[in-house]
Amino acid sequence: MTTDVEVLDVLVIGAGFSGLYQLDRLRRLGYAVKIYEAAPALGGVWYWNCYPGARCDTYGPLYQYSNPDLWQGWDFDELYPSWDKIREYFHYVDEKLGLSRDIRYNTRVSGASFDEAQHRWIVRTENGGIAHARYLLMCTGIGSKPYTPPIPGLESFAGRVHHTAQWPQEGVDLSGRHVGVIGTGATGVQVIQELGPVVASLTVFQRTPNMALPMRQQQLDDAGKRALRENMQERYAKRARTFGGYDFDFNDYAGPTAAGLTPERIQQMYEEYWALGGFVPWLGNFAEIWTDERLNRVAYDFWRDKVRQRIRDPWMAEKLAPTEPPHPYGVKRISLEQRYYEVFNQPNVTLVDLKETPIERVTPQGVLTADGREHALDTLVLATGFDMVSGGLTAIDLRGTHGRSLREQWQGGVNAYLGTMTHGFPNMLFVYGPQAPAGLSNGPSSSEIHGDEVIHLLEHLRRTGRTRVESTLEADAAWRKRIDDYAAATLFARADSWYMSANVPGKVRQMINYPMGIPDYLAQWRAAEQAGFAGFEIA
Ligand code: NA7
Repeated sequence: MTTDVEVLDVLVIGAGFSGLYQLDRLRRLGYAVKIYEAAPALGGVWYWNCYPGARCDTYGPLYQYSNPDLWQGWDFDELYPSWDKIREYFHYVDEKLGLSRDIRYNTRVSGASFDEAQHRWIVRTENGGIAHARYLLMCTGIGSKPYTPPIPGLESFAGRVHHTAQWPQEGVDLSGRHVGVIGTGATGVQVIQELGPVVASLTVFQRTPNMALPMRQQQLDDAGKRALRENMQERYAKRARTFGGYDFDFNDYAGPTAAGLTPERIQQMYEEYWALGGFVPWLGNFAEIWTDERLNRVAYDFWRDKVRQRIRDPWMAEKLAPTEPPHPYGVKRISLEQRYYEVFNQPNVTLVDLKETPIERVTPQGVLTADGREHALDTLVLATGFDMVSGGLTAIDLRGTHGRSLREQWQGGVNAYLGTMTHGFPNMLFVYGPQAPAGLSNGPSSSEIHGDEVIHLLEHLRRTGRTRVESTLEADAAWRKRIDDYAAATLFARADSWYMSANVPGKVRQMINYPMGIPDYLAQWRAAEQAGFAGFEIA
């Protein structure tokens, strides 16, 4: 039996925001392009993340594509949309653009190797398919490889265990059950505030408190939806001029610097930000909160005091919003919450501080902690996150020109010039991936902004009749150094965060996103381009 080989100009891996954007744009430009997607439907993380309370931390108008043919015909019904509405949005986009005809679903790429003679990638899928593609675009997202910590005894648990990123598609009815949640990251916060009111008992196993901010969710009526569409084109254009690809920036609210402002004035500003909610008290703060420890502490204390007002029990308040910050404010992913802190006032909710009483092991009946207490449970929810940013890439057996896998290449840490290519892997480009603004930016914005740069490079190759591009070793190393130096000079290095690749034991500790913001990132692309795409070897 022979296997049909699919021959393409571009193979995109992943049908989330970044992959779909590539498919639409490249197809219009006349490339033979397909997406291979492991899931049975489009949406990327929004296909997999269907746990109770899963929701986006960016408001709807900015959490979609900027193409007017799309946004003019779409409204979310809440300011911060839930996973099922985002799924509906993807189906709407699919219908409008006819994307699915060029997506192979249920097709997980298992490996690929570069054919130097032909300048193309030979790609294998788990179901036995083979594709030949000149360019391989890795649109695997930042959260495609769930992380389960090696907790002793986990397999012995007699109840059900669900990782939030592998939640059963048909849903799970947890009403009346005794549920434990491990993890209080962005996912943990959402699942905890959703489950607290419906389960019989909820035990939250917290290692590090989340400095969650008020979401200020709104249900939108027609007038509300109309209002959100005002100035959309301008707001989309502004994304490339702001740190995180939003329609607001550090200095918009706070002014360029805190220097010269009285403590009273700063408190007054912080009150205003708090009333606005969302990411404004974080990414609308003074940019100095990432470098100035004293100012960072002012921001932390403000947050702490606000949160504590909502928690009745003083012990609980100290655990959730400690007197002394567990790490500087805002250098670990901040989450948005709606009723998170109130959940801890409920009599059916218990908080376990894993710093004080670590998990010894999971037993058939529950979780045994170091104080000898067995927390009885019938369901365990793992909100323990992902092998963030690079994990989805190194999980694939990608072989470059030295025969080495990407996993081996990045054993000592990630090196990806312009967050887009790594030496030894010609014609393989990351979009919304490692050492790009990705994890420090709004996903749809980065998918377009970074995505446009990648397309620009492909167009340059096509125009000049070249068929091979590879980043140089020197460019990779310089890019990494630029990022590492910045992280070391800021407060980022002071938290064990996934930004610093510190959430998965054994990973090299390094800043894995481009932390200097989108405008600076684009300036690096422009500088490279003006120097004839410096840092790339083009053949
Ligand atoms: P995160 O943000 O990585 O959170 C994972 C949580 O799980 C976090 O609270 C961890 O505590 C906790 N964790 C991880 N390992 C353990 C062990 N071994 N024991 C106890 N607790 C543990 O993942 P999310 O899914 O919430 O969010 C990921 C991103 O997706 C998010 O930032 C958005 O950008 C979308 P820790 O803080 O490390 O002490």
